[in-house]
Amino acid sequence: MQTFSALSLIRRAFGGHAGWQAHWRTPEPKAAYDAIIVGGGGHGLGTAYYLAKEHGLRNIAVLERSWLGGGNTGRNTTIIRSNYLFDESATLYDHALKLWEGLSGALNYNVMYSPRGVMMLAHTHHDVQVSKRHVHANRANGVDNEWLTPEQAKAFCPPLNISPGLRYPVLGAALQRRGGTARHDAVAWGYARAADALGVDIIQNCEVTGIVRGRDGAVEAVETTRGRIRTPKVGVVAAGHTSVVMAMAGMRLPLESFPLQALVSEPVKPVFPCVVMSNTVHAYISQSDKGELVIGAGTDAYVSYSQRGGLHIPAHTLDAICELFPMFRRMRMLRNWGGIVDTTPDRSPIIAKTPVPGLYVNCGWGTGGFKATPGSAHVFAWTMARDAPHPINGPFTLERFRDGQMIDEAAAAAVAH
Ligand code: FAD
Ligand code: PYC
Repeated sequence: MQTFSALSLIRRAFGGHAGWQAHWRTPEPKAAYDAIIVGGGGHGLGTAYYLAKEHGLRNIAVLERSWLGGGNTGRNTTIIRSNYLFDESATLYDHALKLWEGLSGALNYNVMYSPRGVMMLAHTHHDVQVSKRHVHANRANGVDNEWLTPEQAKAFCPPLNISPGLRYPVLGAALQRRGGTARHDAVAWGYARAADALGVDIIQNCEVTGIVRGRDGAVEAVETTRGRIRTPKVGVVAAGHTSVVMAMAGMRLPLESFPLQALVSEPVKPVFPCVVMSNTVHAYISQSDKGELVIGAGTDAYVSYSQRGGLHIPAHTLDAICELFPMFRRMRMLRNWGGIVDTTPDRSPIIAKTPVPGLYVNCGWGTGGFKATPGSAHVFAWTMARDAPHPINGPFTLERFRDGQMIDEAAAAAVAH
């Protein structure tokens, strides 16, 4: 049973932002639930919300080993877009983008979705060809994307240096105007509050340490740092650590875990109007509502579970940023950090049932799952509730790696890994 202070009840009633998480108390786990989600990031909390809201499952719990949103959800650079190449991905990511458009209203919580436009730069002849291919494929799928000349790119983003003398000159850009950013931790809190209001138990500091299977092989319970909890359904949404959790059920997945790093500058007044990404120079940048420049790079070149920032990546990335945006040369870095992402061979996610009855997995988002949060959670909840994939996540199976039905989004992932 949770307790709420008068202030938190007022905030709940009026949909207030500040302080909800400070007044909310983690409940004691029950002995049994109808379904358990492992991982209290945006995808896991969103899954619980849609299970309760759209499928009527209320006796469910989200188990988070640490604090809500403390994984990649609270560490990412918040870029949202749906300009992926293949039909399957465009459908999935645009499903998410449409949900982003109404998410603050649906959750009665301001997730600060800001469709300020995502511009992806092309610096080589090959980049131009790949980018134009994406523009055409997206438009054929009803997803907005347009090709800009260097002058048009500069008009859209005035700080951009389009001098032909650059080491990697800007030859053009693909612009998705509906793309943008949102406030990442608000997404976790918004889903958590809405799920909590529907009766979902959200349990922090509760690490899953084992998955118990019965004689028929089906899931029966999870072992946790707060004891054994019985359940016939487990959804694993533990980005970066999926392999570790799935091994508890005896399953190996085609995943590798890499650190991905980011940094923010000291805060300044609004100077940067959109999101700019460049895969070729391994850099991307936007400005948060607090005024910090939010900057990231490609993944580290080695597999690791280390959730720490390292200075080699910022140095390389900042060279590229300063060349593209010379006005930032004298800015100072405020802080840097790392998160662990898990990546499949084709850079597309797995959102699926598994061969273990009652065990479901949502993983493999690599560097790009934040943008997918509402869509991923929505279709994963459907999959868990009906024990069958939603038509949108039907192609994102585990079996595609055996059958060769890859959905190769290495270029659209846009972040080198
Ligand atoms: P998480 O938020 O990581 O949640 C998983 C949770 O599982 C964690 O809280 C973890 O503590 C918990 N967990 C793990 N093991 C256990 C266990 N045994 N028991 C209980 N709990 C467990 N994506 C974009 O679309 N746009 C971006 O701009 C972008 N930028 C990024 C920048 C960085 C630096 C990083 C690291 C990632 C970025 N991403 C981006 C990727 C994105 O952040 C992730 O794909 C997405 O947030 C994954 O969400 P999630 O809810 O699945 O994972
Ligand atoms: O997927 O757009 C993305 C992204 C940007 C930074 C990290 N991932």
